[in-house]
Amino acid sequence: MNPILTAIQKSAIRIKHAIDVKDIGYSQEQNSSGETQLQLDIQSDLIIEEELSQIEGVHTIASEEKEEPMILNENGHYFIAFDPLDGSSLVDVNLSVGSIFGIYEGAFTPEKMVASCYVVYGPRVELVFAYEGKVKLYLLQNGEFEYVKEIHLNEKGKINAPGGTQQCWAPFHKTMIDSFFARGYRLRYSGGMVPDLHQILLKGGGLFSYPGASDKPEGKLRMLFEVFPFAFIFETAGGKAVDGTIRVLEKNPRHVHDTSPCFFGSCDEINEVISVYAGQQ
Ligand code: P6P
Repeated sequence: MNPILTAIQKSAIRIKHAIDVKDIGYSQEQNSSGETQLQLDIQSDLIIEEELSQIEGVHTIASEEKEEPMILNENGHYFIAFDPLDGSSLVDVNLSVGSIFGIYEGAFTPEKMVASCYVVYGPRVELVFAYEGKVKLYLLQNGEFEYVKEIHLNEKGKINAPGGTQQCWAPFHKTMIDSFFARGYRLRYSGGMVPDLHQILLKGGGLFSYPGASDKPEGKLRMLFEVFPFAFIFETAGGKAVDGTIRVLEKNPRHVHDTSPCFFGSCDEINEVISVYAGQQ
């Protein structure tokens, strides 16, 4: 696993440099989710592909920026899915963005997930790695990622990050308002899931939501590239991750770019979401 962590760290340093110095204009391409790709998206994708290609143990990689998975080494063991630069359009309004990685053994299915990682590019560059029951925080200093501490979620938090649209919240808007908005939660939502979830993890807990909507019942966030990696991290840190009813890590995408409604948070908040959803049935 160390060569994979090292490759992710090398990718992060190169991507941070690209953010700092490169043109962030739009390319003429679209990704598999129909989003116009930023030159930075394409560049970040190529950087990660290059770094992971140098590891013998990697069998296949799948990127949010590519239509299909790519086999690197038939004798490899690890399958790695990544979102090279999530929320990249936030770079041109100077907000934090991130890279997300899900690491699997043998197949891109949640039961084969063995580790996950994200990098957040903000005022500082930080990396969080979940593996073997621990969630560890690293800080980039003088060109090296230094270990800082382990991350644990409290039973109950103070932050509410409600993503999505009016259509998402209409069915249970009032209940969620009474549950979370009225009970003194601090609203923290930047539109970048990596910094939004990083804040909840570092400040002891709370709730991040991106529900399904009447027009998009399966939500917006991609299972392999965004939902599963954060679900693995939140569960390892002592929290939960559901689609409103079941653990998201019990779901299997039919297609590599499938999405799922998702709620990540401390146990108390997620139990509240589950009861609100049950009440809607
Ligand atoms: P909305 C960024 O585009 C992203 O994929 C996530 O990082 C973020 O949580 C979500 O979409 C924001 O979506 O609909 O609130 O703009």
